[in-house]
Amino acid sequence: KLHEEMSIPLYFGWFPFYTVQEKVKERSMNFLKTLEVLESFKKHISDFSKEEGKEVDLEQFFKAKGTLHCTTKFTDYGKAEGAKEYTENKTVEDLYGSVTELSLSALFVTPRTVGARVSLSEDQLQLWPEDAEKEAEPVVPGASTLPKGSRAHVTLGCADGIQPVQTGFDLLQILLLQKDGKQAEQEEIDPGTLTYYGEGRWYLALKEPISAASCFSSVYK
Ligand code: 2AM
Repeated sequence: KLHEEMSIPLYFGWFPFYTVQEKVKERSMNFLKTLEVLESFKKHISDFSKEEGKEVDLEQFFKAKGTLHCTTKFTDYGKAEGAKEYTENKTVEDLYGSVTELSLSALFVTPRTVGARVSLSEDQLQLWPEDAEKEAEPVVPGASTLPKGSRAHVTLGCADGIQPVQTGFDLLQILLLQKDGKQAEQEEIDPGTLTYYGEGRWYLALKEPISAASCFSSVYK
């Protein structure tokens, strides 16, 4: 019995290979460097800094949160809802340790988090929990109306005092604004189309998605 309880990890997810991690971190840094010098970003700098005329160093503003990964299911050692079912799911067992190519299709920034959106393939969606979007509903009303897999992301950094779980909420909120066709400022920059959704929310749809070879595994900490 004890063994059974111990065998449920903290979370399951896809873990990019080391060299891929380095590539993604570099793309993330370049995104922040590009963003902070843009006139359009400077115009909305008050979203990030309340001090009049103050510049913001985004690379300092966001702190990295350990190994990069795309969480599929936060199981919390069995305490999270559906943890046991997910751990014992046949597809999860079968695909455990398998390698897949994740597609990072966008980078986004909010005053809380910086992250990469992951566009899941049909195969990858098999590992995506049925209720991942619905579980975000108390924080992001309407999240459950978005397609399955909408919450998939890699947390690249968090502002002081922010937990990484926030990155998925920020992404869902941006996707809801997109879906509602909210009027937004848009411009073309080298890596793709940059959109400002208000309240410090910036979304860069990449012309060329970043391909990230990753292993499906879990973390016990
Ligand atoms: P993340 O997936 O946005 O990075 C360990 O805490 C990992 O599980 C983190 O990577 C974190 O966020 C994710 N996580 C923490 N709490 C969660 C929750 N309630 N739901 C989904 N993912 C969660």
